[in-house]
Amino acid sequence: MSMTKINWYPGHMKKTKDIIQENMKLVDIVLEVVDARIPLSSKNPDIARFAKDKKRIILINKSDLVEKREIQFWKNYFITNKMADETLEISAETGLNLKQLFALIEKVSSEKKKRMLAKGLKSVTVRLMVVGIPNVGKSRLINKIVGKNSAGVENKPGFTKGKQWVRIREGIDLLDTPGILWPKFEEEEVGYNLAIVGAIKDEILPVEEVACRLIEKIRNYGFWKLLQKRYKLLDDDYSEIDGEILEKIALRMGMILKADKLNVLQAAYTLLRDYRSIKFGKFGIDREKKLEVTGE
Ligand SMILES: Nc1nc2c(ncn2[C@@H]2O[C@H](COP(=O)(O)OP(=O)(O)OP(=O)(O)O)[C@@H](O)[C@H]2O)c(=O)[nH]1
Ligand SMILES: [Mg+2]
Repeated sequence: MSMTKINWYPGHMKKTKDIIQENMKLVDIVLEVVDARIPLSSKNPDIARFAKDKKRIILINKSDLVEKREIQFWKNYFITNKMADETLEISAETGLNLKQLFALIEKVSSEKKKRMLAKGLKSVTVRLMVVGIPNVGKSRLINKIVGKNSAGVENKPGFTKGKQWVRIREGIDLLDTPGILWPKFEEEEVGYNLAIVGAIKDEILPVEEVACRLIEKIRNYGFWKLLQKRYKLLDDDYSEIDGEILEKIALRMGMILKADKLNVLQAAYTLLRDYRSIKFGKFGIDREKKLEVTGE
């Protein structure tokens, strides 16, 4: 099936692009949020171009769902490949590292501040915007950083109607609406990765196929034992093809339809739900050649 047929933002693509580019002009720092389970698949392909003269911080969100060593790999990866000035693993859910985020913002903007103060300005305001593909946690993050720290919040009308700046700290303003970016369209694997983590609706791609892709990844990355334990699979099941393993999960978990037929669809939904709620392990599903994180 062709991934290009997936219509992510029917008709709004150009408009979205324009809005992001307009907003980008107003800020100093772009906070790009990615999903820790799919740091590459959840990265927008065009951000490098849009934000090329901006400071960029990649926030690896949902880091509560992935082991530290895997996240460390991606942090190095983004910096080595010059995809960001800084990276930080956060959790908009638990609040992990949000304090450190402010320290990073200070660090990244210190140059500009010095320059402006040297020019005779009394105070300098740093402007931020949050961007990312759908479902990576942009709104959660904005709520978290605006929420408590916004004592004395000053809502200033922005340049465009409806746009608001929120003062989140002395000298730091945040655009209150995030920029929603589109994911990479072309690669089939990206589509499946987005589906596995639940970043796109379960109905967009066939659920059983999505579950099979997850099984394939679990085996390739060495996490079979975790799967085996969770679903009472046998050692011999390992040699089955992915689709058969889904059937074995249905069998061992007693997911049976009428007339003794296995409920493979239920197995698929169960597997995906369990993965998303870290019921059998905390690992991501994007891989680069050098990332050798396995379950062994
Ligand atoms: N486990 C975990 N879940 C998170 C975290 N951040 C966000 N979520 C969940 O991810 C889902 C999406 O979060 P949102 O903040 O709505 O994501 P968004 O990027 O604003 O999504 P759009 O508005 O669709 O572009 C929600 O169910 C959140 O509860 C996190 O750090 N950890
Ligand atoms: Mg949102």
